[in-house]
Amino acid sequence: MSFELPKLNYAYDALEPVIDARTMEIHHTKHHQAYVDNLNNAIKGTEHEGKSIEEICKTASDVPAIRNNGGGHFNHTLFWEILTPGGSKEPVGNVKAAIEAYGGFEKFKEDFSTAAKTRFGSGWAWLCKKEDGSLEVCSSANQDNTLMPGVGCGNPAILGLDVWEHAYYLHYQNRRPDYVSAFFEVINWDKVEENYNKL
Ligand code: MN3
Repeated sequence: MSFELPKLNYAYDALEPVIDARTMEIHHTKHHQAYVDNLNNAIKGTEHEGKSIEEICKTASDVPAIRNNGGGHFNHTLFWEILTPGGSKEPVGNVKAAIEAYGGFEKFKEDFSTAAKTRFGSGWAWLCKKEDGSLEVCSSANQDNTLMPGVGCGNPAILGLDVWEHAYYLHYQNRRPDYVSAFFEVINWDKVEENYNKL
């Protein structure tokens, strides 16, 4: 059984003007597809074949091809799901309460934006759920994620933002801060709530 590129729940142009259609199409059909294909090749015939993507991130991050492509597949799958056209503008349910306990929505936004903007080079910003239900913001390099030992805060992510240039360069060029602030317009907080409640 191989990994497959997940279908998106919206059209490539649905997130405009925050994320343009061309970027979405290339990101999904080229970048994410390549991670899926390379991951399938990397695990073929190994003990990791047949494991879940979470299990692969947790246990196989010492193999570069599996770390990079497994992370790439997990991270992008999460990313597509927490995006939605004209997203609910504010957190809901248990995540809303957890963000209030964190210090409020504005503080979360500021910390998350700082993590995304200051991640040097390629990587991701994350909102993660700790064992006690509280939240933590962190970031990671390349296609690493917090399931991998020693990465970021080490807690599972419920929200993530891709800050690789391939995620924003066509529309924003070098203006990563503009991309980061626009991202808050298309967050699917219902899905973030679902992710929070699953853990
Ligand atoms: Mn990407």
